[in-house]
Amino acid sequence: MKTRITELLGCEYPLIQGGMAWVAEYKLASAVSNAGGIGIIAGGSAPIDYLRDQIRACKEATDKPFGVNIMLMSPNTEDLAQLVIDEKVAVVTTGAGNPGKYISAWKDAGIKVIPVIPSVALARRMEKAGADAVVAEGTESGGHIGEITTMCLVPQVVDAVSIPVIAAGGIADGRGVAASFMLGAEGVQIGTRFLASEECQIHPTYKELVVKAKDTDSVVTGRYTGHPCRNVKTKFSKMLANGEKSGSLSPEEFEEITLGSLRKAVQDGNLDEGSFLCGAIAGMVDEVKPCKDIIEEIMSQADKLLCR
Ligand code: TUI
Repeated sequence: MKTRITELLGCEYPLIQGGMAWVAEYKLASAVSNAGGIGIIAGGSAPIDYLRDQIRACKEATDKPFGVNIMLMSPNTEDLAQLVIDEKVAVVTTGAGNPGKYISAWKDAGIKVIPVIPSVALARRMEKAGADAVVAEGTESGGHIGEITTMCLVPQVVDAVSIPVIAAGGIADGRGVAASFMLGAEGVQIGTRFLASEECQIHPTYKELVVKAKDTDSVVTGRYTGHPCRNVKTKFSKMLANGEKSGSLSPEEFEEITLGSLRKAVQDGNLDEGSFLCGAIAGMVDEVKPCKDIIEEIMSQADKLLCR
């Protein structure tokens, strides 16, 4: 399956792994790259030394291209933006903001730049700023999300820009990949499916929540803070959703309670205080497998459907 994305990134499959904050470390990223996709290490709000070590460990674990996600709400974005240049990372994806001011420096360093965007307007701005491609991320995605569904967003972004578009949000099998291609995408970004991979280093409780989730088990919290996030329904996320709806929790209290909650989910499996981010497609994910099996299954199913 050759597209402008496989050509641009030099990978076998047009599939990139979501840059899931706190989740996506080098073992996951290198496994995805070794299986023919593009693995992504999450910068999140990590200390610079941690991310440097992660990048170097990934280079040891794969000779294939991989990337780093820069989360633009991170307080140390400037340092992380320079680190990917110093470490000669092949690909940068960005999230949770407009990466415009970093793009020319990344391009000058030979980095392929792929911003994640939730709207047509931002896709257009990214193309003008020199991005190589965009990830059009629908509201079905896990974590910090926009408002528009993948089905509506992808074709509108495809019509609006000339650079290749990667679809994200609600894709976890070959049907999702084939559908994305029908919408005009030339690649997919997949996050939630990789939460239930053997190489993903999250707490076993997190994997179990994803595997056991059914179609109605994700909930969006925090719309009133300006940073809506999709999570697995747990006692904690339901309490947040209720507090938001009833007004019993102010936006400031919400921010305070959720500070550090991603780490509590990923590292401790803490059901009382952790935010277990996941996409709306978690209901379809029901088995933990190696990344290689996940990718080969998805791509061969997509291939069959697209050849039909
Ligand atoms: O970034 C993500 N997903 C994330 S980031 C994250 S860590 C976090 N934790 C708490 C609050 C917020 C973030 C967890 N999940 N996906 C990509 C994405 N980017 N979704 C939405 C956007 C986005 C939103 C606004 C991109 C650009 C944007 O631009 C606004 C502007 O400045 O024009």
